[in-house]
Amino acid sequence: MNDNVGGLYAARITDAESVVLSSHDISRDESNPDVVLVRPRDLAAVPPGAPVQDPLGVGFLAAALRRRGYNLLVLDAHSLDLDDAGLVACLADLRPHVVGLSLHSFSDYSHCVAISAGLRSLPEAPYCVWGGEHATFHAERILRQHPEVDAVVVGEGEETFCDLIEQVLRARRPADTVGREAQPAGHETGGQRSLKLLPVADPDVGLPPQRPAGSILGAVVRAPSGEILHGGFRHAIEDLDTLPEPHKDVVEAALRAGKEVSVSVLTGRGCTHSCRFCTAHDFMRLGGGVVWRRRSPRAVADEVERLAVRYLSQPLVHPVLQFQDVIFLGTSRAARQWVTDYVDELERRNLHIPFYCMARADAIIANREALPRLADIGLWSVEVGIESGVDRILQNYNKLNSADDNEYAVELMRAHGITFDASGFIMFDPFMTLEELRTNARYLTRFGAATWDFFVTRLQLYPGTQVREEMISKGLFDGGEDIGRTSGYVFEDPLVGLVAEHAYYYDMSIRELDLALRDAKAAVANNLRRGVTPYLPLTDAINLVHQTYCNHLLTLTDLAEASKLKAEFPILVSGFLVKVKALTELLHDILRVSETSAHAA
Ligand code: B12
Ligand code: SF4
Repeated sequence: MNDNVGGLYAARITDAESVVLSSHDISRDESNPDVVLVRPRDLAAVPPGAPVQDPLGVGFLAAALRRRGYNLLVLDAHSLDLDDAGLVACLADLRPHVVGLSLHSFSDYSHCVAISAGLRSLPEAPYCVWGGEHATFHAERILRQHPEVDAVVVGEGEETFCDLIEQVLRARRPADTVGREAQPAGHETGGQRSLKLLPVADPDVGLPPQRPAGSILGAVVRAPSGEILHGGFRHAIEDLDTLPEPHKDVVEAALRAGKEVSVSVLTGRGCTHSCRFCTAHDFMRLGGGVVWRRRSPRAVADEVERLAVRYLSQPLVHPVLQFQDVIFLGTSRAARQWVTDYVDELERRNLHIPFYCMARADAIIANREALPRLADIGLWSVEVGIESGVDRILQNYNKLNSADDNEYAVELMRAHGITFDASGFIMFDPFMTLEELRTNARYLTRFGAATWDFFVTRLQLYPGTQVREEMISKGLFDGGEDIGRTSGYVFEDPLVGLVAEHAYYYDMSIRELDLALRDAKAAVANNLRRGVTPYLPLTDAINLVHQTYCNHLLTLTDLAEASKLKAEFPILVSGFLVKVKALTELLHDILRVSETSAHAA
């Protein structure tokens, strides 16, 4: 047994209370766990120095599997500073029967491949399962292209993964009882179970090890014959309150490793809308079910209270709780009532905990009367799905919000001292004109909310989305079979494509300016929250940075139109970088002065 693994992963959890009891000894069972869940890490998506993020999918799965009585460990590449080979080495020591890999997004794909291939070369190769949003929409392709993968769980994973493990363990360990201490939850006992397509495999019929007999509802599996079997889609879990709260193995592991970490919560699943670049509407209800399900306000408040007590005062824990629902606010009467009930719960408990959430502009507007109370219980920042400053493009995305709606929502938040983030902004759309690109750059600048990456973001063609299908059918994207590719398409207007090609992070000094910009904005937001007028030179400097970013993009656009971009690009970029360095120094100086004067005051 590798000491590193033993020390860091011996965590046992009592399900009922969802309390993590850490121990530095690995029990006999844990040294050969039934299942290990792996969260890989991609250094481009999660760069060095970034805090560890609390993956709720992994947490929900860990809780569901433990409730069924399986021994389980979570290996988080980030908390442990393990690369793909390091993860495989740990898994070789742990010798689990099943390894589950979370393929959250395209950025993890190459890592999932490397880890799975490493596992396949071990003398006792574990059964290898992939799951997660990106895996779901490439499920059959993954099995076709990767013989090292045995199954892909599609959509919501709790029930399917438990069923799959049960089948695998029966085939691998016929003498054992499987899922010994299972405590069936409400959702495991009702109609859901009867939906299963095939009975659990009987070990006596001589199944080859590592292979389930047939298909599993909610999964795509490789049959012993090599055939790829799709078990059909599972109906969405109806009552989310029947699920155990997500376990916090990754948060605990990060804290043990002395790393900064943020803590996440989920109040619901699904989305009421169906934007054409997104899969949130379908992903958690592939086999049908309500478009947006929510836990009860009381259950969420209970979890928030527990998390606050356990984690939020710890110095390594980010003080703002992250609500990871793709929509936290809704427009319907029921959704607004949910917010009222939730705020009532927190007020009754006298809880004021800073939190971040995501919301659409129309929902922010519909909940405007609740904003003061939400701000009072801790609403700190909202990631608004702004996406574009051009109504034609928003319509093409089926966003059902206008550029004006987005501006109004931002105004409302500003008025209540709530910070906002527009990180979903799509500067470059494959069907836009040069004039629309200019509109986008100016629109984003007006918000004063962008770092350079907002100015260079392109539409990503995620699997399962309508825009991806449209691009393939129009012959503008040839990566349909490429599991890791979400960009590299042809722009309808080649001049827009040319500008996109010339807009990127030219130099690390831009990252430094972006970081200074973030600090400056945080200082302004803190002032506003305390009712203090922000230091004027600081707000002026922030505006100057945005204007510089915007002007650079507008100049690239003008030069492309005048067919001079290629010739003038080198000189333009060197001038831009000189400005970037000067602005970084300016921001640092002003920040120092503003902090000193704040202290003096
Ligand atoms: C929170 C979140 C994050 C967080 C936390 C990430 C994490 N590792 O959990 C942060 C901010 C770090 C993040 C980062 C990124 N994310 Co993100 N993220 C989300 C978000 C908003 C919610 C995810 C969530 O917590 N859902 C709730 C839980 C319960 O669901 P779940 O994670 O899907 O897990 C369930 C199932 O998928 C399944 N499952 C999951 N893993 C496994 C593993 C096994 C073995 C099995 C059997 C089942 C299984 O079972 C779980 C329980 O039901 C989604 C949006 C969405 N539509 O959900 C985007 C989303 C998944 N992210 C996305 C992207 C692109 C990224 C980034 C690449 C962004 C970037 N450019 O940097 C990075 C990648 C970093 C990384 N790999 O971690 C895209 C993925 C699109 C795609 N196909 O590639 C999404 C869909 C958003 C979007 N449309 O843009 N993200
Ligand atoms: S972009 Fe936002 S509103 Fe649109 S479907 Fe995705 S999560 Fe829902």
